[in-house]
Amino acid sequence: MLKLSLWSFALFLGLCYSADHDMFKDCSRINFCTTLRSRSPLDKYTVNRTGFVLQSNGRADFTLEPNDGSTNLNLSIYSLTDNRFRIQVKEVNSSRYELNNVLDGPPPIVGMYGFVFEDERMSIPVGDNIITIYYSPFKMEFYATDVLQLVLDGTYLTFEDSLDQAFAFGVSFPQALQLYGIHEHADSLALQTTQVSGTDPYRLRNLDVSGYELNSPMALYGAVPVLYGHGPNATSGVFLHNAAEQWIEITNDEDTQAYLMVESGILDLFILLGPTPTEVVRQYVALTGTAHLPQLWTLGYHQSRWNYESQDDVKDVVANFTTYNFPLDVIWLDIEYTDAKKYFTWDSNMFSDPVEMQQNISATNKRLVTIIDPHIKAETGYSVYDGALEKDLFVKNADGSNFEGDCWPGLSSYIDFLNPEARNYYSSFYSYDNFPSTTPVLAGIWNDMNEPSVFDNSIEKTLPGDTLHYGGVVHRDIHNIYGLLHTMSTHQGLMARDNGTTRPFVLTRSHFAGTQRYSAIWTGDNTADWGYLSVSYSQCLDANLLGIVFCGADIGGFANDPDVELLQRWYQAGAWLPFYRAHSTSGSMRREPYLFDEEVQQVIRNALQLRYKHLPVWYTLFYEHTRNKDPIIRPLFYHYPQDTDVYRISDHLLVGRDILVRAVAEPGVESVQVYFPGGADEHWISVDNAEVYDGNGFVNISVTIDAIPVYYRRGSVIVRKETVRLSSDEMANDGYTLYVNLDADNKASGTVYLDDNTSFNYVDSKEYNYLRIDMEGSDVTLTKIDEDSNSSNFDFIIDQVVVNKIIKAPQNGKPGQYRQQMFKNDASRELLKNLKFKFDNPARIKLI
Ligand code: MIG
Repeated sequence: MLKLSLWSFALFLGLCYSADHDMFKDCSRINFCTTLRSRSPLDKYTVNRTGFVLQSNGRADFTLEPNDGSTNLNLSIYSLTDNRFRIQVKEVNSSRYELNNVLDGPPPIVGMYGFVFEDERMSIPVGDNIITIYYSPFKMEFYATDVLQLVLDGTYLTFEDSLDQAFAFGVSFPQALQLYGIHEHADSLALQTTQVSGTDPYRLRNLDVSGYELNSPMALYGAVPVLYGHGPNATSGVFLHNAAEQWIEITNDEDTQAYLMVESGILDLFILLGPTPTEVVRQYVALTGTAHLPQLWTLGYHQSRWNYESQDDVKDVVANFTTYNFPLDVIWLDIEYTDAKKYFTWDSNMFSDPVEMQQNISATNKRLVTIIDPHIKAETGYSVYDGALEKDLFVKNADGSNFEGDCWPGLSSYIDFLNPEARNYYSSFYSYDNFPSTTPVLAGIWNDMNEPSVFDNSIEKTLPGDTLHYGGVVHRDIHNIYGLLHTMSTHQGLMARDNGTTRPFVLTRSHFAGTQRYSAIWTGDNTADWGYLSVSYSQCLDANLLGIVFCGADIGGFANDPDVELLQRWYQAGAWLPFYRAHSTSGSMRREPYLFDEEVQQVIRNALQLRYKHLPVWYTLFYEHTRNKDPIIRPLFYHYPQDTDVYRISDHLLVGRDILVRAVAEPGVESVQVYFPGGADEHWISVDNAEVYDGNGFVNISVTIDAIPVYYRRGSVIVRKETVRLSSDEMANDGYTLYVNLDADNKASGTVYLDDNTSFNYVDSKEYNYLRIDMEGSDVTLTKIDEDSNSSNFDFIIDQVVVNKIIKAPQNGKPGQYRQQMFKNDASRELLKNLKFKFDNPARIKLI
């Protein structure tokens, strides 16, 4: 506590209240938002037919002529693979900024042929899709197999010379009942209609909003400008490739539409025609890329706090996890480990021997992650500062001087990560030589404060819009990618540090579309309150639909102190989000799990152990994400798109397709409503008792503090490890247990992925084993999914097969029953003795 600066004291006070509406502006205080929001639809643009040019096979250009004397616009249409189009609109001779660094390579273009010109309109057929362009008023319609999926209505389009560079446009989704997307907000997964009762539009501007409030369209730390419109017949989407501030008005129901108001940059819109949730997500993720596989340990449990005060404190916490038998993979250090908040240094009083500390951590097979922020203390003699000054790598004021603002270290400058040279420079500090006293035990990096945060309330706590980046780019044009660029540099640094042999782990607060290529995210400074537990599911489901799959929230809540019930529920629910880390603010009570009564400890231990038992599921899903672009966790509508009753459910999630989880985010309850999806033929098998439910909707399920409702889908094979040890490393060589959930035909199937858990050999030399597991009758068959993968190092050792078979069908909301039979691979059971497959493809075993 002694070490807390005045700033953190002020911040701590701030956290006791809700988000500061004086500091963070609403639409009415932003000129372009107020002006554009009050525009009534205009008949403004006419397509100049004679200006039509087919630039190349995959691009058609038009001119849009406004009737208000403002500048003519250029409209380019690209047709892309996989039911996608790209529309770009800007003034003829535009000097607007055009975004880089976000897309994962150039989007693949396909040819456009056979234009059909009529009096009022023209059409472009591409595969099963048709674009129809109406000349006056301008309007574009997108059809997929004759169904109208998406409309760009020109009456909402406006570029006005008087608004500087701000513009607006509208998109409607005729097949949709509900809109999703535009991460990041502390709100329900299903976006709310915004025009009603004085609500603001949703805002996308990356900001350091401490003490953020719930059910709010206010901006948070990240921005992913992707919208999906979903209905029972079709799903489609748009991605606005633009990193400036945006405000988005939402209407659901009969006329589902979004109206986007953007501060600057060009209108660069990707159109995704689905037509299913799976396809629309894949169409989007293909544009910004997938995450690479994380190292296995990153999927274990992480213990963090602001702050572990000293190396002795760190060692003590690690030792207690062992003493009290809690699994733990990682301990985290927040800003206080540094010397005066000069990143890449150590406080030599409290951390006098960081190398010895790292050895101590690794002696029990655990790892360390430390924080590195992007602001640089403006102090001569601090090498990171001196070098950046000399090489001219800081963000500048409009007058060309270096910007300086207050942050944790006091007066600071901000690395200009838009500059590739600055990214190289900063990345070099992660090397073992430049970051003193670091070893491979420092296995990952936490990038915070990268919106970026500047302690000045008059500028919404971030860089002013007119500050300057590399190439004269004004900050407002790239504001929302500052954090993305920061993590790009960190990722590059970790890659270089370990000579490309190890998959980097980075956690970031600020993020944008494409962040998944470099980093995991967490949901920032939440509060120890039930609503924040609940909203963590919405936030991470949303991120998952938008490609940023590695997402979690501070377990227990960052600000304030959770009561033990909330803490236990949070450990239980958080075990089913991809990133699983407990963290708490300075000044809060210590809450490491071993500090509680034995009963509470046991509940938390069970939650942690359930997580570790499912590590093979998580790892396999991450692999499948790299392969198929699919989310790791999924809202119910993703797999049950026609069931309109699930569209607004966000306290349930599916882990992959086969595990259904219902968070308990209500205090003091003895039962909760669980929605079982899929209709009468889908069945859900409880992991805690012998009950089975069919997919006929809500059922009231009794709960105790011991567990939250979790179910396996009938027909699935869930691959687990039954023996939980003290870290994922210690479980690496253990065999597997198959949970086989037989369907009506006595069949079940699943997948499992194995590799070295750490390197890029799975990409570079295809060293992995990816298997399909099929059970039929009493036969288990294992088939290699990739014939050409090099699997010889990765034997799939089965210790045990647990077969769940339904013996009584559920009826009228009353649960059915299943019977569990275990087949152990031990000396007493001849047929499962020494089951170790050498992968003759396929391998077979018989259970009797
Ligand atoms: O403004 O590094 O969200 O997780 O503990 C506070 C101190 C700065 C904000 C992060 C939080 C972290 C804290 N940081």
